[in-house]
Amino acid sequence: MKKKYAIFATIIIANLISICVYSQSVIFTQNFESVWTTPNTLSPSWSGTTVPSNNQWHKNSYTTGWSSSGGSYSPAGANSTASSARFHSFDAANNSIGEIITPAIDFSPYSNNKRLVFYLTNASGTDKIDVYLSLDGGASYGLSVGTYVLSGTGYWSLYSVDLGNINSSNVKIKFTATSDFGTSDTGIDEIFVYDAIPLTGVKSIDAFGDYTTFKSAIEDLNKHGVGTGGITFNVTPNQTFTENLPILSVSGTELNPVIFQKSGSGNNPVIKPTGGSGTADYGFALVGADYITIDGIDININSGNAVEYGF
Ligand SMILES: [Ca+2]
Ligand SMILES: [Ca+2]
Repeated sequence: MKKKYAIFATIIIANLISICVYSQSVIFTQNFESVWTTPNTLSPSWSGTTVPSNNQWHKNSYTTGWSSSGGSYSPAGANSTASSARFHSFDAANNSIGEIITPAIDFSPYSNNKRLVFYLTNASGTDKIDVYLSLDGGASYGLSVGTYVLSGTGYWSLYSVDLGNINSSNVKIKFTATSDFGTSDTGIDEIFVYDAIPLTGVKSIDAFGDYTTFKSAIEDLNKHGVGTGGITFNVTPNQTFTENLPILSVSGTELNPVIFQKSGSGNNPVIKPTGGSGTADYGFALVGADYITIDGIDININSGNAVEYGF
């Protein structure tokens, strides 16, 4: 009998896990981990600025062709990976730009809103990254769909951009860096384009819930976006979540809000970040995210003094 119970329990757990996986298709991805130097040597090939040479994006470890190998750049890749695409603002003239452009991507087989998710780093200064979209293979680009000025040592931040429900078979995405001629280079990594089924309804954040951590809930929200009627995350009271959270960079709307709330009676759930070497570590951070409600959830540093901001 014991064995039977064990199998039964396994099936229940498997079912719970399958409920937690909101299916979505990856349309395009690039993690910059392969052997490459300049964008045209990626596979499939990327393109972008080639002159002046200081304005050409490179693999982070390939500094040949730039005036110097100066400029701080660490960690070398997002999510503890070894490599990324780097823009050399240490030597690129102030306010000059450098473009790096994806190969053509076919959006036509996918029916949902498309969502670009990527990581960005910039240890200091005011380097800027803009994201542009072309529906005609790079012949023309629209207005910037996202502008990012990040500054903080020691980390990569995840960003999520709704590209809309476009169905072109010849899409290119262009990242344009604007140099601050400062002491640190800027870079991008872990690029994903999803056919994103937005999150809706009510999900739980709980040791046995839809999401067992705030981190996994926010990562999923950043990948999927918010759908009709919004999304509510109910958090069970009396729980402690010892974790550093990614930035929430998905926006709700008035009709489709994002809500994180304590559900039921008891002590407020507590998020306990430890922080790191960054100068802007936080408990819960929003970038470009409106119509977000956080109700009955506390932040309390886990240990040390490396967390500079609560909410
Ligand atoms: Ca990488
Ligand atoms: Ca910089």
